Amino acid sequence: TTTERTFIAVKPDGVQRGLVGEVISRFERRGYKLVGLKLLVPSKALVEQHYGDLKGRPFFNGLVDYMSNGKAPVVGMVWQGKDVIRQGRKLLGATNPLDSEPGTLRADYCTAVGRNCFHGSDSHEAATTEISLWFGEKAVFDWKQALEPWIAS
Ligand code: YYY
Ligand code: MG
Repeated sequence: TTTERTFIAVKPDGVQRGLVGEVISRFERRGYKLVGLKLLVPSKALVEQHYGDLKGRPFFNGLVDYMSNGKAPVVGMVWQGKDVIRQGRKLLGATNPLDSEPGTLRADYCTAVGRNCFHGSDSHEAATTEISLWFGEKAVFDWKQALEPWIAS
């Protein structure tokens, strides 16, 4: 439905690379609605929770450090619209940029899995958990997109 929401983030490497506007543009031009936006240096605890399912993997500590060390902030977004969770993952491309299809963000800008610049929720359950972890329901702004009936119904 058009009320589906997903959590999309530009990670510190993506912020350093100047890709915040590019991500916003691609979701906007697809017709999705921006309902949450913030710039922050996440705490180690927040990142550990966010990537909780990857705890114990060899890259976990490095991943948590690069997300939370403050050398650059993270931009967190909540996007809303039809099938936005799955379509958001498609716009980002495969986790390993070398496997990402041309035209996706990761294929267009990245070559390393550990510097793949972007995050997107991978399921309804993850989207709900991640939106409340990074935003809380209050920080998500519900507004009426005038073009909505022209984009989806
Ligand atoms: O959801 P997604 O970001 O596409 O991949 P995940 O499997 O959830 O891994 C999260 C994050 O961890 C990934 O974006 C980069 C990093 N990572 C890594 O550095 N090396 C790996 N072999 C796998 C994942
Ligand atoms: Mg993931």
